[in-house]
Amino acid sequence: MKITKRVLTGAAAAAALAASMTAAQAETWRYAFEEAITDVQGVFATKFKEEVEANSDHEIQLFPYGTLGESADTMEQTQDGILQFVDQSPGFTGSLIPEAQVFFVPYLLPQDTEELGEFFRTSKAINEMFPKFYAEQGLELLKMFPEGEVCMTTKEPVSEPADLNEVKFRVMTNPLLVENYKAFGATPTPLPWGETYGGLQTGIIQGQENPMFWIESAKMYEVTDVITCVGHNNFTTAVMANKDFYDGLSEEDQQVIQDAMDAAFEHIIDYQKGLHEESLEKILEAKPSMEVNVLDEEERAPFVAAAEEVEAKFIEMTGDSGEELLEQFKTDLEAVTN
Ligand code: 6CS
Repeated sequence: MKITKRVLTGAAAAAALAASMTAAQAETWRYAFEEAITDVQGVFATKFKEEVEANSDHEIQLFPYGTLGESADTMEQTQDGILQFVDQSPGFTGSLIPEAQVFFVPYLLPQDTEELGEFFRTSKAINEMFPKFYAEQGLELLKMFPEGEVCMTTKEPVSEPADLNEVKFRVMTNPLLVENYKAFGATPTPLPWGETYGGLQTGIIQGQENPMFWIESAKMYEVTDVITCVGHNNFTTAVMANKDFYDGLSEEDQQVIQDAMDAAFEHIIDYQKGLHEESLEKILEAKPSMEVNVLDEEERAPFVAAAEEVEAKFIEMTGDSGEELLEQFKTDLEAVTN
């Protein structure tokens, strides 16, 4: 009788221990991003969450823009380990990781979604060189991906750099982006996202740049009257994890995260096909008077020429490591563009 009881007690204890271990291992991981759940970063994050939850016991809690503050706040929270994952664009990471500003040398990236997808998939600069810059800041770089061609929205038409003269132009808080818009002839004004709509509404600023889906979803057309596309950039973003958290995970969990990132990447490249055009249609439906200008090659020439100055500034800001990265970046691009 006594023996039976002891055996049962032992079995119950083992079961309880197993249950508690499972509970301890099945953690909830917090992931913040800079857009709404229905925007590109939100669609990426949702796919990542679905994949992690389907292939592990972990849960992902998503925090869209506005729930935890501005981009600078979510970066701090990730570095402090309060958040496990963050999506932050190099547009805001530029001061922390100067090399990430390479994305703001104009006319480097192609606009074709297929070519871009292949570039981000295969680039040595992105997949082998960037992670160490992020690691120095306590971050594990998990994935970089494009979000769409960047166009300007202004109050008045822009067909040449002179039209940007004295236009206070909102840019993300990134020193090279400031140089980019100086070279384009504007007066760049770095601001966090939260101050952009109000700044345009009150006239403190008169222009800003963003991909078409964001111009539509953030209703930039309500506070500006002209969209101008000069083909100078494609919005890039980056998802990273707190490095201590990531390094402390089992190999199995790290693999679940990597696989989920790969799946979310393929999903977001696919999702973006036609998104620019669909978003533009919605803008014109909401505001038929919106003027949309896509500058031709001749009109783009002075903007293209300005890129040289910005590239020189990038090298001045980042030295040898930046120069080496830029060279690799160009080599990787050549391999995927026609
Ligand atoms: O311009 C910005 O600040 C915002 N643009 C996009 C496309 N995503 C988030 C970012 O905060």
